[in-house]
Amino acid sequence: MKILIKNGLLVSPLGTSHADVLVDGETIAAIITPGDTTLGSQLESTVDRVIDASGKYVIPGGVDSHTHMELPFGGTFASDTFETGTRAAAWGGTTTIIDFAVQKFGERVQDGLSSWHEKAGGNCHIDYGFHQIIGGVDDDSLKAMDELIGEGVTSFKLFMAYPGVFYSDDGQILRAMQTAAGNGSMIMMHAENGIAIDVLVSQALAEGKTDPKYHSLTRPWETEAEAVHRAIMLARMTGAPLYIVHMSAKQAVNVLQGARDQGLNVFGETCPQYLYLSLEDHLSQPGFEGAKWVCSTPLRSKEEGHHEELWRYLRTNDLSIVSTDHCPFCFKEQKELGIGDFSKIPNGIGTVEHRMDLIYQGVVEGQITLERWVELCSTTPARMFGLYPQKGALAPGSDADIVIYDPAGRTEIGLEKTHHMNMDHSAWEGTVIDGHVDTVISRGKIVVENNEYFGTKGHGKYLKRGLSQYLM
Ligand code: DUC
Ligand code: ZN
Ligand code: ZN
Repeated sequence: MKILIKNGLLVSPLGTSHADVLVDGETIAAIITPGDTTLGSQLESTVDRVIDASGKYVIPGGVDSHTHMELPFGGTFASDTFETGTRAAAWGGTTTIIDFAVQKFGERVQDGLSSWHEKAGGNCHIDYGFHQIIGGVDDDSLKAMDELIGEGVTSFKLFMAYPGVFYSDDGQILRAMQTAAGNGSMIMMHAENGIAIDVLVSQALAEGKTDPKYHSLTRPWETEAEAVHRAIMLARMTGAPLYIVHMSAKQAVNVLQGARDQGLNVFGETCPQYLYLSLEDHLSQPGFEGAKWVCSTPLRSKEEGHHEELWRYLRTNDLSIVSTDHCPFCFKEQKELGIGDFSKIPNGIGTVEHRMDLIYQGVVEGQITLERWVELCSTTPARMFGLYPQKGALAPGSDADIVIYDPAGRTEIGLEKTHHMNMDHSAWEGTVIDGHVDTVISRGKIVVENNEYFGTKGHGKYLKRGLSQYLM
């Protein structure tokens, strides 16, 4: 199938330009600038479809480098399967996800990865890759890190939180970082001091503080900033590159900024929930409602000014990526596991469908430029995780993953369950965005057009990733 996208404004991290895009099969065949007649003046009559993108932006499809489909957590599983989650992602203009395969404690890393391939294979609507969670650092799992690179898994996540579940101690982290420094892979870190948090949680519960808001109050910013500092020091000792996931506290990003200013290979991401939602307005809602917003790192106090500072750090590139940490749980029977004990509420918010819209709202509000929107949501995640220029670019030879975005449109999120994620509620209920995902193309196939869905399960392919392009 040949598609010609005409008259749109192409947006890349480097700027905007009026040009047409020719898609041939699964890839972009040409970017045609005004006046360029190399492909002949009759081009339109030789293609199968012409899409008029007048007045709209044409951008590379979104790359969400942090999702958790079907994650086992807190005695249940994240409620989106690879099928429902990737379909919802496509609806929202995300055409690639990188999900986290899990090595459970006591399991071989390779077996954890195989089970993720089984869950995702044949079920995805868009292309997907994997990071690997190392749930038990030992000689075997360190050896597996070397092996996985050949399978396209080039980043490994460790947890400084969740003792007894995913937690690694400093010695284990050091060893994994030494391995990463040796094989060129990236260490991704959930940076929160889980040992201190567990003490604060026990003390709060003993005092009868059981409501959802105590989830945030027992994870103060110091637990994040301290862990970020420690992770950076361990990375520095070993020479390993480090990527800190889901940063929410301005003080923690300040620590990261200091390390970046010294030239260390350390990177940070944040997520839409930390840019818009708060302890006061969401997590503290009456009764058990606040459970909808329990995630880790936690939502923080809006009075402390984290939102504004995180937007600023996105502008200065101290935060390089916006991912979602998509980890949805239904309210009924899943979030409800924590009634009477906030520590039993499964941690996670579902946003995979809304990231492109929510961060575009930052363009509307003057927080970031159009170019930065594309950089944060598509190009940098592709580069960071070894997918560029196959993904994250509008260029000849790149996969034809393309979003046509309508700045004159409007997106109402969550009303009457209009989203497509497998959740019985939305953390974003009532949010209105001045923009709309108009058309979505995944590897040359139109999957969303005129608010209709044409994607299919099984279209999405596994992406063998290369090493991070920020380390070369
Ligand atoms: N944080 C979440 O909110 N959910 C899953 C795991 C995590 O680290
Ligand atoms: Zn995490
Ligand atoms: Zn996560």
